Amino acid sequence: MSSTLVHLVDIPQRGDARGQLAVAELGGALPFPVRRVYWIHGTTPGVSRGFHAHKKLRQLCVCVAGSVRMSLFDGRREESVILDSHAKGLLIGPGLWREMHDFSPDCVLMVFASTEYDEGDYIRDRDQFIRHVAG
Ligand code: T46
Repeated sequence: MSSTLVHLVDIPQRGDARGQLAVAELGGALPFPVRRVYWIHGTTPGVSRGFHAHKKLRQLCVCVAGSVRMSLFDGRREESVILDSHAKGLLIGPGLWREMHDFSPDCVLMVFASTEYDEGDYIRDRDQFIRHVAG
């Protein structure tokens, strides 16, 4: 069954006998110019994160170590995907409520973002988000 919320892209692998090298490049795995990179690691066991949406931000999330379950909600439907590969990226556009659950202790989630950090772009209240996407 095709999914409309979970959009996975392949991250090209350029490893050789010396080891692994993965590439996220504009026009390749990255469909937008990157203005910011952050990574989430050392997550406290049992803790979930996220619980917000963005108005404009686009992001590519790559779990470069360990695993995490990403849950996406568009105001009507919810879909989950487990990220556990440095060779797959999850594209998250605006207008999607996201939650991160089940972090493995070694999880490192790298996020490539289309804009600088702007708290004004966040919707952190779920009811407000539902009203926002309803129009
Ligand atoms: C997202 C998911 C996947 C900054 O100062 N600069 C930054 O670039 C970021 C991302 C965060 N912060 C500050 C804001 C908070 O005081 O760091 C603190 C933790 O941020 P937040 O609670 O928003 O973190 P998460 O893990 O809930 O969400 C993050 C991103 O914020 C968000 O855009 O989509 O990861």
